[in-house]
Amino acid sequence: MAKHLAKKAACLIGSAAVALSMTLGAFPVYADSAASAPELGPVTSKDVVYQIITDRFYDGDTSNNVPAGFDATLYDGTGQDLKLYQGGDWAGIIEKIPYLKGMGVTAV
Ligand SMILES: [Ca+2]
Repeated sequence: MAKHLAKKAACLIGSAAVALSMTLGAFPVYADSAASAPELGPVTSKDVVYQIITDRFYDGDTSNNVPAGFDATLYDGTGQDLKLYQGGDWAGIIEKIPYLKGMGVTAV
């Protein structure tokens, strides 16, 4: 049981670190083509920033939901048990960039 909790705590700390790094250093939302790509640079007061909790946003790659050695009971993926991982990942964020841009988001 203690090993189970330690593993879950380590995963939660990792997720929090990613969320914090994204909050402190938002990434610009890239355009679809180089011709229409905005100048990349630091986020300014004119940007519309969208904060994402990666695990909860969108599952773009189901192959990474239960990695080797990972306790499969910590994964839910249905959105029904929010104490468990839901499978959202960077692939899901990248896939949804057009959706974010459509909302006027300029930085993630
Ligand atoms: Ca995933």
